[in-house]
Amino acid sequence: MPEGVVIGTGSGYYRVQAEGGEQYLCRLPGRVRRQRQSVVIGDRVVFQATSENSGTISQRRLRVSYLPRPEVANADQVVCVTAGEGPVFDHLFLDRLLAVVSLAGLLPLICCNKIDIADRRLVDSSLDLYRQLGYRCLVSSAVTGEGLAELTACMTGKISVLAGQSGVGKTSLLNALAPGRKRAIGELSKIGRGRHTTTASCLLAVGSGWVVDTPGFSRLDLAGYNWPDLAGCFSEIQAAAAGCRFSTCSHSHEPQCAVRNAVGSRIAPARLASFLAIRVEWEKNRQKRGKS
Ligand SMILES: Nc1nc2c(ncn2[C@@H]2O[C@H](COP(=O)(O)OP(=O)(O)OP(=O)(O)O)[C@@H](O)[C@H]2O)c(=O)[nH]1
Ligand SMILES: [Mg+2]
Ligand SMILES: [Zn+2]
Repeated sequence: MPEGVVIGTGSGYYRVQAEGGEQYLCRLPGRVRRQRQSVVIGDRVVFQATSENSGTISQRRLRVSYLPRPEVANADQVVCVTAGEGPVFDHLFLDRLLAVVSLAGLLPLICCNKIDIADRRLVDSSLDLYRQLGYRCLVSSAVTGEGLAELTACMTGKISVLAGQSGVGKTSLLNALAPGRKRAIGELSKIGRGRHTTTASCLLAVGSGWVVDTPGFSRLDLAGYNWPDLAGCFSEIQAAAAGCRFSTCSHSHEPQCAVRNAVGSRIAPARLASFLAIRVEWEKNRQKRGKS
């Protein structure tokens, strides 16, 4: 029986692209669903063709990775898209995204878009911080095409998810990378925020890779994560914390805090600010869950 990749889903149907490139609109029989085999985009499935362009899924292959929100199977990497301008580079959003991506076991790649209208020096200093932490960083412009060849090269042979705040230009990048497959892009609202133009996920071919455009989410849910796991995503803070006077130091107010002492040298102020903000939010979530 033929095999393929699920490239789109909607109202009980699954669009499957077979290895030869042909597409089939497939149904998922109750028998397969009952085996708790939910099928999402990125899944590899075995199917039986019932006509030239329709079929029935008989089995889902084991997944290499699973991203719960947006739901994507077998993704290799998440391109964390930020903007250098309109909206301005948002460290807290990026740090939350990096944490969620690495806890899902996926490789993050940072791409700062809208370089054509941004202050390059500011973008460079924002990105240097992440380069020093070991992240791969690129700059791009969906308008001038700068950086797109490098971005395409990074996506070769992989399933990549484009994620990031609304309005940073994810869909514009995808349209520039895969011309001829125009998806709707949004006008920025007057306050410089995006409008969540993209509302559904699908898998699109870019070069010899696949890319998932996701609706820009303004909030990434941190409920369901353990604090030590989230804290572990701030490796430079964890490394410095060994030197704090108190082993329970929260790095917010205690005396002889090695983390606060390292701010400005080994730790960037923006990263400690993100760490503290994420902890406050995680605590709030926990208290809410405790009450319910
Ligand atoms: N100057 C400039 N504008 C850009 C660039 N990329 C996108 N834009 C503009 O930014 C606005 C938002 O772009 P979208 O591609 O819809 O953003 P998005 O990230 O897909 O937003 P959501 O779908 O809401 O998550 C549009 O007005 C684009 O024309 C860029 O590289 N340079
Ligand atoms: Mg979009
Ligand atoms: Zn401390």
